[in-house]
Formats: sequence, C-alpha cells, structure tokens
Amino acid sequence: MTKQDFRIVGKSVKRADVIEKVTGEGKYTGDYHMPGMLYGKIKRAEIAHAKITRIDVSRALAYPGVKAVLTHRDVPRVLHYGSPHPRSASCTKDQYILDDRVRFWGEGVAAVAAISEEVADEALDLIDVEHEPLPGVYDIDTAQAPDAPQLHDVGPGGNLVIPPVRIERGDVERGFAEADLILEGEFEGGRPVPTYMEPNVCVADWDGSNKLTFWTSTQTSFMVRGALAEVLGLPLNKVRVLVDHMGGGFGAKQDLFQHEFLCALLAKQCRRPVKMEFTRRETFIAGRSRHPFRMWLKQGFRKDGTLVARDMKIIFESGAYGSHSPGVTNVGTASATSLYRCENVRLDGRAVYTNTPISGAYRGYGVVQTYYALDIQMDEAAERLGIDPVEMRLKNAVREGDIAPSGHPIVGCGLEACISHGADAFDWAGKRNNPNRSDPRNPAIRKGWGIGCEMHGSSAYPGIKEQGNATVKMNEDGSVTLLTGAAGLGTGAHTALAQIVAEELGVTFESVSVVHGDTDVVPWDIGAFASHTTYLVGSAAKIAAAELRERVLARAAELLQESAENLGLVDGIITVRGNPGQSITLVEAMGPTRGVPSEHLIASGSYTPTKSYSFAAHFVEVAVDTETGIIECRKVMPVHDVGKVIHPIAAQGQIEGGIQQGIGHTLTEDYVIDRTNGRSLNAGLVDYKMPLSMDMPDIETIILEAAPDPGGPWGAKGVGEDPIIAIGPAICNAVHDAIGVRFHHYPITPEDVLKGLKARREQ
Ligand code: SMO
Repeated sequence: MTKQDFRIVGKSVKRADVIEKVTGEGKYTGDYHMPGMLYGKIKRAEIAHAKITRIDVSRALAYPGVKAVLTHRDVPRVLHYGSPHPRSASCTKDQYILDDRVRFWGEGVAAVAAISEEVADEALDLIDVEHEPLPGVYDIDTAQAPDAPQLHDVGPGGNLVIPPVRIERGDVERGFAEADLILEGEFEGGRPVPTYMEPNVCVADWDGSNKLTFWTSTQTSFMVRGALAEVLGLPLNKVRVLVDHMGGGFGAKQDLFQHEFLCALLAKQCRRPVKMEFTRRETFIAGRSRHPFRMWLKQGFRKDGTLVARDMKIIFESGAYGSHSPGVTNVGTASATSLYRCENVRLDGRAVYTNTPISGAYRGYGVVQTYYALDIQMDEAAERLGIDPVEMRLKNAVREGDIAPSGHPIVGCGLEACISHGADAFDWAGKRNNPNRSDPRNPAIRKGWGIGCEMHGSSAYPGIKEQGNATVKMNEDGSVTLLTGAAGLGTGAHTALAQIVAEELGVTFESVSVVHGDTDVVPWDIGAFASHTTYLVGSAAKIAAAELRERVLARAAELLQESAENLGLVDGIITVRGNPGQSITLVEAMGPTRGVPSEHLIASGSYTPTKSYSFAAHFVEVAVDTETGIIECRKVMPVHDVGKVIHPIAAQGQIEGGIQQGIGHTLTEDYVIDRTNGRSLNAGLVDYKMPLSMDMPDIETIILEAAPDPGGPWGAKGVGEDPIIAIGPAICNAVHDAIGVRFHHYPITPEDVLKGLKARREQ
C-alpha cells in the first residue's frame, strides 16, 4: 500500500447525523404519524406448545374502535424463512405468518388494528383462544431424544433445523496420539438478548395503486421488501421499504418478523395506515436472542504448548423456528476450526428446535459461543503445561496465509500484533507475576488478570458472494449526494461512507450528504450485517467516487487545455500542478451552464469482496469479592487490528459498546426460560440485568493498523462484531487467575462464584 496523506479518512470528523440524534430531531420509525393511522397489537399465546382448536374474535371485533382482527384463517398460508437471508441458503421455510399451532410461549396468534394502542390492547383480552396442549420440548436433550415430540414437519427431522454440519481436517486420532496433554470439557452459554434502544416498530400504508409503503426499523430493507412481496404476491416495485434513523439492531433486526407481515395485512384490510410498535417486553418475547449452546471440546497439546488436535461437538438451541440457525451453525462451527492453528480438526455442529423463543442473529453470530470455549481451554492448557497464557497464544495464533474459517487464506493477519502489543501496553508480565492478589482496602477482594482473543470476518461467510453498491451524484452547486442501501444502525457507518467519498473524490467532508434506506431510490443492498458496511459498501463508494473524479478531471482538462494527469482535485478546487495560480472550481467545470451531460455527473460502483478478517486481543483486570461472589470488571484493554481506521472515535465507540455487551453476557445477562413449561421468567429490563454505566470498567482502547486488507478501502476491515467476542473468555480467565476457580459457562453469577469457592475449599 502506498503511503498517502489523508485529508478526511482517519480523522474523527463530526458525525453528520449526530446533532439530530442528540437533539431528538432525528426521525425514527416510531416518529411517523399519518392522518387516519391505526395501531396494531398482537395477541400472544399463553402456552408454549399447542394446537389451536377454536379462536373466537367476535367480541373483539364488536369492541368500539376496533377496525380489524386477523387470525390464521385470515392471512395467506405461505411458509417463509424468518430470515430470507443469503446466509440461510440451507434454511427451511418453517414459519407461517399465523398458524393454527403455537410453538413457543408468547407466539402471536392474532392481531388487532384499532384507533389507539389502548383500544387495541383492550381488544386483545376479548379474543377467546381454545387449544389442545401438545407435549413440549424445553431443552436440547429432550429435543434430541429418539421419541421426542417433533416441532416441525419440514426440515431434516429429529428436531434438527438443518442436517448436522461436519468438518474433518487432517488426522485427529494421530494428533491426539502425539499429544502430551489432552483436555476435555463441556461449555455452555445462556440466552443474552440484544437490548437495542429502539424496540421493533413498523408503519404500513397502501396507496390506490395497490402499492405498499413500509417504514420499519431493519438492518436489511431489501430483504424485508423481498419477503413482503413474496408473501403478499406483489412485484418488488409495488413494495417500498423505508428506514431512517435506527436505535440499534446488533444483528437481531435482520429477520422478517411476524408483526411486520401482520402490520402490512392489517393496513391492507383497513385501507388505512397502521403502526405496530413492540413494548420492551415484546422485544424479549418476540425478538431474537443469541443462541444458547452447549459445546464439548477436546484438544491435544504438545509439552511446548503446540496445539495438535481438536475435536468438537456443538449444539445451538434454535428455539421454535430456524431464523438464523443455519448461518449461526455454519459460521460458529467454521470459526471454531480457526483462531488457534490446528492441523487436525473434527467437529459436529447442530441447531435444534425447542419450544422456546426464537434465537437469531446477534453480534458475534455463533462465534461468541465457540470462542468462549476455545479461549478458556487454551488458558487451562497453559496452566497445566506451565506456560504463560500470552506465550501460549502467540505460539498457536493463526498467521498470514493460514486457512480462515471462510476456507480462504488469511490476508492481513494482525492477531500476533494485537497480543504482543497489548501484553506490553497492559504490563501483562508485571501484573501476572505480582504475588499480591488482594485488594488493600478489602482483603476479601481478590484481583486477577486474563486474556482472550478473537478474529471475525467481514463479508466472510462460506459459500456466499456478497456485493456492495453505491451511487455518487454531483449536484449543480458542487455538493455531492451518496446513495446507499446500507442501513445506519447508529454506529456512524454513513459518516464513514461520506468520509470515503469525500477523500476519494477530492471534495470537503461537509459537501457530501448521504441518502439511504429507501428501496425505491437507492441501489440494492444486501443489508447491514457481518461487520461489512465500511469494508463492502465503503469499497463500492470509493469506486464510484474515483470514477466521478476521473470524469471531472477529464472535463477540466479540456477547459484548461491541460492533461488530466497534471490536474489535482482537493476540497472541490481543481488545480494545475506546478501552476498554483491557475484553478477552477467544481461548479465552473461541471456546473449546469457548462453543457455537461447529466450522466457524467453520476457514477455507480459495485464491489464483490474477497473475504476479510479483523483481529483482537482483550486484556482484563477483575476484582472478585469472595464474600459476596460479585465479579467487578475493573479494567479492559481491547487491542484491535482494523487494517485502516476510517473514523477513530466511531471505531472506539463500537469497541466500547461491544465490551459493555460482552460484560453483560458474561456476568449478568440471561433471558431465562422455565425449562418445565417454556414460560419466560424475566422478559423486560426490571429482571433482566444489563450492565449500567456504573458497571463499566476503565476501558483503554488501542486501535492498530497492523495488517491492512487490500480488499477494503485503504486496507480498512470491519470492527462491528469483533469487540463482543474476546471479552467473555478474558473475564472468565481473569476470574480463574483471581480465585483459582475455572468456569465453563456464562453468565457467571455471584451464586456461581460462591459455589465454586466452596467446592474449591472442600476439595
Ligand atoms: S449478527 Mo450481524 O448483524 O452479522
């Protein structure tokens, strides 16, 4: 990569959308109001597995203010993917909009549209549902028993969502035979929920030409369009999906939700706009969580620490429907073959239906689970072999050219750099060798230090060709409009895209504005997920901007009687090299009176990426109170290789946010389902314990540009999902360092700590 002076890229420019956000003027889907708008609500099942034998809506329909009630008899009986996603290519269509069968507690069985939310809510109580209970399956062991009740008639059977994923590489038995140490363990994780600030919300409106306009809080507007069109039997140009500001998604807003279909159908029936907005409680019940999992992991190591064999069985709990389970199973298992290099690998990965809420996509997509196990067992091996955990990881870390989870050779591997750089900056050796682990203020508190590592792909899903698109338009006054389908979840992605366009084209950052989220206007987009917006759409935007720049310079060359190579374009001014006095502005070259054909003022870029990986090592200090069992995460040093940073503060924000979510996963967050009847026990933020700002540690983020990926804009790679992955095992390893107790699950609660300490004392 050539050295380049950047004007805009790499600088924390003021985010274009930030004033609107902080003043509350930014329009979120919930802010849309229309004359005559109705409000939709969903009647939810109070049983986890049943056949509906009778559903009587007459009392609800007669209730003043109610305009429509829909049950399974009133909606198209079309099976759909919960996620019409390229990553779900192997997925089974297993969901109806409404079915005469209930598969999880809280599943929608009817929908009401009324003149107010209150009336709609009241009408729900007037819907009489009778059902015949079916035997339920509330855990993965029962689901896999030979005589288990089957949740679905479609799919491979045995309550499997997809056929088992099997990977075998090298000779695992020979690897174990060569090992000096063999470790075997079981790992488990709970059900963290992506608690985005903005609950799911949509507004549907039909016009006289039978066209649906649909505002929704989604990461994947074109997939929403496709699924709505398919189920409603409409051509794509009769469905327009719009998304403006979003209050987070974290992966879970990639699905096609039941309420979205119902909202569109209610609006159609009423010939009036309908809004449907989840309560916080509904985001738990009817949203998507991370997949609970169990993983059996057996690894063999040589005396010198070299990993020589890895054998794994991974089971993801899908809940009542498939959603992203195929993608999560494929990505989570493929990832589990990597991170630490190993020639001899075998695995069996499954996703299993149960009568519990739907698991879906959530930041770190299957990788959070499998790397939790890999990195904890790596620590156990280091301890057993008497090798420092940092040395152990440096010995086994994947390197440039190794095979990545995607099956491609890794290009731009910064893992070793993150580990070494972090170990120095954190003073790892100094801290770990400090024999004094107690807190001078409270001898019951023990301190400990741990490390976790991760790698995560942008656009790196096996077998999928992704494409990024962007269109750049120059306006008559020299200002520039970027059209993109990439959703802005709140991370600053649009600012990064505008920076890329401004840098490449040669205009000021302030002169670029971004139009997004209208499927009738912007180029097709695969959706904002897989940490790929900057990498994928950023590359497309760079290509479009470069083409426009070339046209501007060719035009200016004519006007100035100069060769284009001799011209420069900076901040919208075209200058002649070696002749600073001679310059013209963009408007002078391309303005409306200049006779430039309009197609010369618009350029599009498409980009089909290679597969890219980002890397990180997280260093953590914890303080464990041995009297209360409370684990306090005191300091975190995340060290991330992002190739090239486009907006340092936005990247840092992503990293800090991921750390907060990861601390929640590891210590307090778990959406608990009663394993005897499928009822949820803590839907909502009263009983579900998210970390608050007071729980945040001192975070010292280090962003490295260690290993640029030539496939990204100026080497940039993704940063979205990475930060949530390594923090969990780093905390778990630090807790072991503090109190000598090794946990194999998350969340690690104070009760677990006290039990672990007691078991250790009694040993
Ligand atoms: S879990 Mo993500 O939005 O790829």
